[in-house]
Amino acid sequence: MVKPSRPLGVVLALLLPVLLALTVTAPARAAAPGTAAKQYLVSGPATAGQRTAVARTGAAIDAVRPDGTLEVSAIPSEIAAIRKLGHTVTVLAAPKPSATAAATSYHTFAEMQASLNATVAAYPQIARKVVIGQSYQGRDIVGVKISDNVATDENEPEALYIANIHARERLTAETALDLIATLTQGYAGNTRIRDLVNTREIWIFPMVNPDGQVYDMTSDTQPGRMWRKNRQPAAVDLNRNFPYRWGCCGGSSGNSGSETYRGPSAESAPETRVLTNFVRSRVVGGRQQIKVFLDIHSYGNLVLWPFGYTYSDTVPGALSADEEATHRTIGRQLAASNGFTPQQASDLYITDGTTDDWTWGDQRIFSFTFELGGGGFYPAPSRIDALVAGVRDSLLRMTEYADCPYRAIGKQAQYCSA
Ligand code: 0X9
Ligand code: CA
Ligand code: CA
Ligand code: ZN
Repeated sequence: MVKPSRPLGVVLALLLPVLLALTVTAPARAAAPGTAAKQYLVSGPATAGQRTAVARTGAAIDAVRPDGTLEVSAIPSEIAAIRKLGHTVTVLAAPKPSATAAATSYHTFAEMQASLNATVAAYPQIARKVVIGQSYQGRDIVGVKISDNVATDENEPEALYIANIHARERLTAETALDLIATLTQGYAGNTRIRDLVNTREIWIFPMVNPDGQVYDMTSDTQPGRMWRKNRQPAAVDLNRNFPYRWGCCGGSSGNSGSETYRGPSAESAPETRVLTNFVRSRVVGGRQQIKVFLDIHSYGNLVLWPFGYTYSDTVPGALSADEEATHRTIGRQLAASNGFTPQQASDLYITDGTTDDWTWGDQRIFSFTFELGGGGFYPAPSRIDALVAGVRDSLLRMTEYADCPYRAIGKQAQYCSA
């Protein structure tokens, strides 16, 4: 009988941590050597026009710092173009793996599904699970409907919330799950919530880019994955793929390597199509039932409204003065509640093919985008509760406006009396 020799055991014991460390720190598989997007700081741009010029290179502007410095995700060709504009560019350190570790309180895709299943089991009268389609890799795009008599499509104004369309924006899914918990757990004891649930039909989809989310989170042990897009072979920025003025205005990229790649055609991405078809399916008797829409992103502490494709505040036939004033007034009230900065989306920089330009431009749903706080895509898990609590009231406020958004400007009699 051969006993393992002590020296071999010692060698293995010494080597094991080294081997594990090598495995864990192996570099992420890049699309092609030297072409992967990284995060950079860009100083120089000070106006929306100058930020748009940066965005036109295809770089994703992740945040605007208080001093005006941009945090961008970009590929080398875009960085070269940004330098050509005369700006100063420095590389940002990738978030440490520990800062993104999955063994935290951020929900995995499976945990999110389990949470929805538990909610609908616990509150079957007011919460129903809805699967509206599948992602490119076949994962369910899943959410909940919350309302009284939830199994019945009642004649009640509807509100729609989506989150995590950008894979790495993890706080957004937590925010959507928190809204689901607030509405279901608060129903019995909180009259504001009971009234809302009884008089609205509220749709909440916490992870509308599940393939990207799983990819981003599976790679937690590898620094700097920072995934944004979906997982088609030529990965698409879903928030540039919506079919309203798609690719019109330099607010997206035609380069499939870019973080803002708009795809080969409008709604080419399966995830986009699942969302647009769901929204279209809410047209009942010729009327869009969804009255308010929120797309939750991170980070930047912003409340945004359409349009993003043009600097114009109003557009003949597409955004009237009253419609603009309604967006602006509600947007400012939401911002007053959560402490964010309210502005038209294009005040930040021009984008085209975004969710909210389509939900307003094509469907006439009053539409908003939040950029949550946190200062990065992966706030420390210990901060999740406070960050999520900070927007709770603003989310309820938006749902309250579903009865008649024009109420915000005192014109409910003119627009909502029928
Ligand atoms: O660029 C985006 O898609 C959003 N920023 S993020 O850092 N989350 O990627 C902002 C979009 C703003 N424009 C519109 N909502 N129209
Ligand atoms: Ca109902
Ligand atoms: Ca209905
Ligand atoms: Zn985003």
